[in-house]
Amino acid sequence: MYIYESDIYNDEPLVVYLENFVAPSDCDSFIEYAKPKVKSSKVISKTNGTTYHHSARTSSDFFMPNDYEPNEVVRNNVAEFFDKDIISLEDSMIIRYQKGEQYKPHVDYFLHGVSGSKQRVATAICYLNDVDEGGETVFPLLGLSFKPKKGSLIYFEYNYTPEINRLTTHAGEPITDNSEKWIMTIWMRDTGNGFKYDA
Ligand SMILES: O=C(O)CCC(=O)C(=O)O
Repeated sequence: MYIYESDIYNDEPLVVYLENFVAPSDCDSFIEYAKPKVKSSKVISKTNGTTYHHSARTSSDFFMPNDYEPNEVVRNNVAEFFDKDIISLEDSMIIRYQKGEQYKPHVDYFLHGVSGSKQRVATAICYLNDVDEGGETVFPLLGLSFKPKKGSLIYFEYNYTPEINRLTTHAGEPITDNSEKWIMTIWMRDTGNGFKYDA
């Protein structure tokens, strides 16, 4: 079994950073697979679950098939390491940011009711490449900032009180040079079925 080095950056809400979670060759494979397929990102309504384009999120994305082998490996490792039922993981979303693109501060859980099945309780973000300038994932209310590093992962939970959950407000900062930022995000539900957004 692979033993990961993990660092806890915050206890409540839990924010964890792990290096070398995704093999470098798998990071490259994810990017190559998704590159011709990404489409302009949408946001999901926190009130009724519909998806739509919004200036707060200017990336492009693509949902990876669950049976793609590197994806299976990452998903199984996330489930095992963070003690989740694999069925609670939403489909893995590959996200590409180009110069100036970003995801402004937001929370990942649903504020009024839930979309699909159950409430979201946790997020894992895998960095698939290094970024020279910009592109940090920041948690302004916790004073945390993570620079994208190929193969590393951040994980955070928001299954606390509303006041604590709000502290997981986070953002993907704009890329400020000509490089791209590629990540893979997996949101997790409290239990129940896997979940897929409409395209
Ligand atoms: O791009 C980032 O660093 C953050 C991505 C994000 O907020 C998300 O996928 O929910």
